[in-house]
Amino acid sequence: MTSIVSIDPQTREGLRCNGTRLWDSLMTLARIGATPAGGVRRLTLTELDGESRRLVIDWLRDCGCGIRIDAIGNIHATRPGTEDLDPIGMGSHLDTQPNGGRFDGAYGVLAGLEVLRSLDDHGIRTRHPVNVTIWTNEEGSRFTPVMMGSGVYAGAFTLEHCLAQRDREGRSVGDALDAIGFAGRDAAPALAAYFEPHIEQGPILEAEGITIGAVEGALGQRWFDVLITGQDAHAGPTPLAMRRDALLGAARIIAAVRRIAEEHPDEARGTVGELSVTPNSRNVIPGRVALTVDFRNARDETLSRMVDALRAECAAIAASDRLEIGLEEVVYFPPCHFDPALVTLVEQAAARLGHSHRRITSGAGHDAVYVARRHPAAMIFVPCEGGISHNEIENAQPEHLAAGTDVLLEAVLAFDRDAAR
Ligand code: HGY
Ligand code: MN
Ligand code: MN
Repeated sequence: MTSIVSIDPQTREGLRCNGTRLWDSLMTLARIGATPAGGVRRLTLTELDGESRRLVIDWLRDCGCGIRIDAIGNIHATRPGTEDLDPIGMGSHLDTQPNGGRFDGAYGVLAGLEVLRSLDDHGIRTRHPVNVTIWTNEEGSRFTPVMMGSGVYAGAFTLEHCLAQRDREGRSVGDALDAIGFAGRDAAPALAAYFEPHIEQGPILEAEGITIGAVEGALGQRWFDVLITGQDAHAGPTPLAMRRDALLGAARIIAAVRRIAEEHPDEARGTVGELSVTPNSRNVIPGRVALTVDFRNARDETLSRMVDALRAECAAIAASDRLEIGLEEVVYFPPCHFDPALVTLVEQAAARLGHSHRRITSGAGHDAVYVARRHPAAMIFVPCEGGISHNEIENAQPEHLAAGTDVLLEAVLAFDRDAAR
């Protein structure tokens, strides 16, 4: 182990991460759950998730980190500091979408790891301990709610509620955690601050030729499970006027979700991502359809108006098509604003390193959204190719990933030097 020195402001100048090592670690991790099309399928709390967790824990232990695992499976790795202060946090998630990419989540975790490795390279011991956290079930694809681990950490959900959530096969979060050996008992640490690097997952930075996004906040989200019940009937003898066609009702709801987003201001988004039809037979009028609605907006009151409009549309479709339509809200968090001082710290770090930067709002939810309810938090965005994510073709440039990691390193060191003096 090289001799450890406390930070001298001068040694910080020219401090850079090892971009090649970062890229190699990302590509090694991406092999766990790799898909033939070049993406990653590593659903939360599957054996593949467990395998990725164990790999990254080994890498974190190599940096001298102590490892704690809390009751929802969040992994907290702590590199000791020279003073008894709350850790400075970094991190993100390792779980992916079913047709996910190599960078969503993984970049934030491995950028934090690269910061620890770079501190080791330069023999630097920070005043604060420095943490890397791997949050459980950020994606919300296999289990709802989305951002589950960070939500429990922030008190947005109870542990009991989350452990009881079930996937489509009826498997509970609690059983899945046990199965991969990550049902922990450790207390989750408080943090002095939290920085989460992430690819933007949208087109703005790339389109403007900007390297760093200092993220001011994230859109609010409201998710619904919708069940439409009509009546199975024969596709031939059943006259049109007699039909109670749940799939026709669903089609009208899907069109309404898009129209409501188009008709509302404040960066409105509306998506139906899941649809299941029963009995799903070509010559049976479907009597039962389940679908999901994902609404987002920059203003909470506009988000509420969008939901009101959806409820009104569903009531009108139920009446006109003689259907029963039930809406169950499964996720709600209002628009979030990150800590202004940390956002400025990120901007200043980008400027000191000579990177183009701009302030930006996240269309995606992230663990930092819930962490921000407990501690000062901010995010660092880097561009992704074509603004595409949640897709196997997701891609990012090594130099952008390294730049975001250098900004993370610079921001952590600046916070460590200036905070709690
Ligand atoms: O849905 C989101 O915004 C994130 O990918 N969980
Ligand atoms: Mn993510
Ligand atoms: Mn995602």
